[in-house]
Amino acid sequence: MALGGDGLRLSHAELAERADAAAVRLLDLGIGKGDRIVVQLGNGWEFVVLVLACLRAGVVPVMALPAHRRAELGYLAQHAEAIAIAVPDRMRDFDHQALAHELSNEVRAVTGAPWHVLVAGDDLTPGSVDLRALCAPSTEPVKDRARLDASGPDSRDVAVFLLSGGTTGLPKLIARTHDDYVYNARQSAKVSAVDEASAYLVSLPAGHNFPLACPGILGTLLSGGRVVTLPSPRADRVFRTVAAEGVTHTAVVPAVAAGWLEHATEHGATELAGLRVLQVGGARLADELARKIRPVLGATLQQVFGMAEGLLNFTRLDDPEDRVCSTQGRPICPADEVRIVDELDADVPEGQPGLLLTRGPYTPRGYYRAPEQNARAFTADGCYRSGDICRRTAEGYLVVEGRDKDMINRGGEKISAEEIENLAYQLPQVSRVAAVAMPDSVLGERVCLYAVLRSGTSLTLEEVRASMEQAGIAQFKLPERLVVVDELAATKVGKIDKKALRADIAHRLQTGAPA
Ligand code: OOB
Repeated sequence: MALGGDGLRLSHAELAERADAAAVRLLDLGIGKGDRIVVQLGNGWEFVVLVLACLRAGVVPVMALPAHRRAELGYLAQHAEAIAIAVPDRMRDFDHQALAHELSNEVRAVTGAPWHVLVAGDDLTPGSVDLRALCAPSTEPVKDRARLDASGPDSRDVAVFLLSGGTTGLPKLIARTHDDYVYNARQSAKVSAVDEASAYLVSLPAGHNFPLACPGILGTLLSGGRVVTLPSPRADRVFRTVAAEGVTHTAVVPAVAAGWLEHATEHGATELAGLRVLQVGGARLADELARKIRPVLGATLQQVFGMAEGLLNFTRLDDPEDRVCSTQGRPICPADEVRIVDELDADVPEGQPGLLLTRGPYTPRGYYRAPEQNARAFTADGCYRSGDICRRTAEGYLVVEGRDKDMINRGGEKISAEEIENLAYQLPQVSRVAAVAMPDSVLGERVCLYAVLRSGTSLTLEEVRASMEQAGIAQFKLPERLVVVDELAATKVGKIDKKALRADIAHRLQTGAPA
C-alpha cells in the first residue's frame, strides 16, 4: 500500500498509474513541461497524485499553503508565471474555488492566455476542472507511460518551487531541481530509517518542505513506504490514526509536539505504541520538552533543523539521548558545507555562536528571479546566509541559539516583519511601525505591532487586523497585539531597534503592562 488515511487507499502501482494518467490529462489541457501550477490543496490523496503527476510531466508545482489568500496567491501566480491553480472547493469555511476564479479572471484579463482552475471537491462551479476526475485511473496506462517517457523533464530541470520563510516584503521562490530534491528526500529517508516497512503520517500542511520531502511524502514513497494523510495535527485524531494505520514516522513543529505531550499526559499514549520516530523541527524545540518525548510518547525524537533553501540537519536515531535533546542535529550530507561566522563573514572560534552560512549539493545558489535579495542573502561564493545564530558542538552538531533576520516564527510558520510593516503603512493613522516577535508559551512567537500614530488619531488592534485581512493576507500573519508608542527605540545609526522592542514586549507580557 502506498497511500492510506482518510480518503482513497492505493497500492504503489495504482498510485503510479493515477499519477501517469493525471500527467497525461495535464498535457491534454495544455499544461506541460516547464509550466507552473500553484498548488493549494489540503492534505489528501489529490495532493499526492497531482504533485506526482506534475513531477512526471515536468510541470512545476508552486507550493502554496492552505492559509494563503488573495495577496499571496496572486503574487505567487504572477511571479511564477503560473497558468493554473489547484484548490479544494471549500476548506475550513473558506471558498477557495471562488477566490481561484477571481484570480483566474484577473490574470486572463491581463494576459489573454488560458488559465486553469483545478478543483478537488463535490461542489464544482462552471469553468472548474474536476481534479478528482483528472486523477482517475486511465484506460490506456501503457500508452500514457510511453507518451510521458518521451516528454519527461531532465534531472536538472526545476521540480518544485518552494516558498522562502521570508524576510523581505514578499516571499521568494526557491527552485528545487529533480536532482537535488530527490537527493533531499532519499537522504532524509536514510537518516530517519524510512523504508518499505514504514508508514509516514503527514499532518502538517503538505506543501511545506518538511512534510513534503524531509523525508515526508516523497522520501517515503521513494523508499517504498506508505503515506497516511490527515488534514490537521490535532492530537486525538492523530493518536487514533497512528494506531489504526500502523504509523511508524511523522513530523511536527514544536507547538504540535507540546500539544501531543499534553494529550498523552492526560489520556495516555498506548495508541502511539507503533510510532518509532517523531521528527520535530521548523522552530527551536526547548530542551525540557525534548526530554519528555521518549518517556511520554514512547517514540525516538529526531530533531530537524532545516530550511526550504536546502540544508537539512538531523539528529541521528542512535545518538545519545542528551545529544538528541540538546542539539538540532548535523547535516544529512557529507558534502554540506557549514560555516559559523561573525558580521564580517570571518569564522568564529569553534564552539562560539555565530551566523550560519551554508553551501551544498541540494542548496540552490539563489532565489528565483530575485537579484537584489540574492546579493544580500548569498555570499559572493554562493553560500546561503540563513540568518540563524548557531554554535557547533565538538561532535559537529548544531545548536540554534537565536536568529539575526527580520522574521517572526509563529509555531513554525514564518512571517516576514517587512511584509506586515508594509501593510501597516497603508493605514492613514500610522506614522512609523515595527513588527516584532512576542514570546508565546504555545506557539513560541506571535506577531506584535509597534506603532507611532499621527497626531490626533487613534488605532485599535481590530482596525489593524481588519485592514490587513482586507488586503488579503493569510490569517496567521495578522498581528495579535498592538502597542502604540510615542517613538520607536532606535539604534545608534538611527535604525529601529528591534532587539529593544522585543525586550520591551517580553517585559510588558511578564509584568502584565497594558499595550
Ligand atoms: C523549515 O523550513 P523553513 O524554510 O520554513 O524555515 C527555515 C528556518 C530556519 O532558517 C530557522 O530559522 C528555522 O526555520 N528553523 C529552526 C529549526 N528548523 C527550522 N529553528 C530552530 N530549530 C529548528 N529545529 O522550517 C524546515 C524545513 C525542512 C525541515 C524542517 C524544517
